[in-house]
Amino acid sequence: MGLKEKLAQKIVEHRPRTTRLLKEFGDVKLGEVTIEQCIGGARDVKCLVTDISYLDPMEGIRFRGRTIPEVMAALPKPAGKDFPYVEAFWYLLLTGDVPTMAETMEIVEDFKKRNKVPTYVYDVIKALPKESHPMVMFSTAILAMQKESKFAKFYEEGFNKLSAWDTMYEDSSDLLARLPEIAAFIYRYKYKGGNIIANPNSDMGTNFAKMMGIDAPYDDVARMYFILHSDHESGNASAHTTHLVASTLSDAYYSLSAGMDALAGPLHGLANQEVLRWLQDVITKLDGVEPTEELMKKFVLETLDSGAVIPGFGHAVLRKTDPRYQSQREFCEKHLPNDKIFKYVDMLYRVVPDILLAKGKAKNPWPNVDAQSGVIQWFYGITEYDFYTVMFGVGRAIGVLANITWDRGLGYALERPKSLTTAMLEDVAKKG
Ligand code: FAM
Repeated sequence: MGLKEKLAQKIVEHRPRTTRLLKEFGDVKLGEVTIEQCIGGARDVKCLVTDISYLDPMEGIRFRGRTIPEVMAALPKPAGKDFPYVEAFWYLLLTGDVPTMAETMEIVEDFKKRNKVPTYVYDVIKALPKESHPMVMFSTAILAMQKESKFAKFYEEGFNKLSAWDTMYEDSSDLLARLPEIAAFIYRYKYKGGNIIANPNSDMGTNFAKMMGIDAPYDDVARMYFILHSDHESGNASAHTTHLVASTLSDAYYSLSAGMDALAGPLHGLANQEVLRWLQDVITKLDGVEPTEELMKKFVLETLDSGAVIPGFGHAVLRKTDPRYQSQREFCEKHLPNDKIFKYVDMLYRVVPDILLAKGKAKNPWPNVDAQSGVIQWFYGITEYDFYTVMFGVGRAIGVLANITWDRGLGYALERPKSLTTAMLEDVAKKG
């Protein structure tokens, strides 16, 4: 059975669970909302549902019930490679099942048929000012392709709630197959004098590495990076934005483009570029001097005293070191143990948590995914750190597109939380 047939079966099997929860248990309470949560960004308010991934504050992410090491071990890998096919991971997120090698290769072949990027997309990117941030180019390119949407056509021709997931799946697959080429195009166009490398039409990791112009093991780096950045349950800003926009019955192009705009914020995905920018600033200031822990502490304190955050540390949900950080750290220990920037990153791990703890503000002083990702990209030659969030975006697309496909499969409603006025909050506060 192919991926789409399997997905159809899974959606049909799942629907009665959602219907039953709504019909029989709709008024069961999941919690209460405090004024702090209402003003403070809805932290921990339980009002979203997804089965694609779950983020435990102490354990970290599980994709379809599996930890990162379990996912990496279970999925089929290209011969001689350390990391699984991204296409196999897409299958896992959509169905909850580990695909066989044959099932994986079916998706690799399917993506080859879908990965032709319309030429007008490149014209649109070129029409933007060249100094535009690569995330502007990425988000614009995705939005520009909206006219390709099969879901939008399906809506125009007569929408049916039960089959709406089908064209959402089609759009999501088309998008996912094309994103590596769009991302690599932006990189080569913006930083490599427009010297574009043709798509070799292999698997996603190989395609991306080749089109970026970087040799092995960068194909494996790409696989690892895309999988690690894919999904972090539904409340994070890029996943939530994508879901919110899709809940209006906007198609995957509108929804993903919006999600990418959320990812471009420095408190979210852009933090990975900020980590490298911060480190480069430190390296320049050190002017060749070996950093000591004392010197590093001084830079951290200077940043905090200026009112800025330390990028790559802290998290809205996690309360321990991010396992996505750990996985990338293990990669660094294996492939770039003596790299200068890796040593700096390691030193930050030793000094920042204590400082944040002593300041007493951050609820989580530990590093997140972004503290460790840029150093790997830099090592493989991508020193243009404002590009890093685009690669995060290719990875994040896997998770959010799987989610909005399921949103349509389960007929999730238009999202519309309630707002109150400040006077209303004051009134509630007075009544205690
Ligand atoms: N450096 C300095 N201060 C920090 C901090 C950090 N790394 N992390 C949290 N704080 C401060 C935070 O600014 C807040 O201060 P105010 O009360 O003055 O506003 C206070 O500690 C309480 O914040 P919190 O409840 O611990 O965190 P939030 O849930 O509000 O925010 C983050 C979570 C991620 C936005 C925050 O930790 C942060 O700004 N980190 C640095 C940026 C970053 O690395 N973002 C990437 C997050 C990520 F994994 C991703 O999305 N890719």
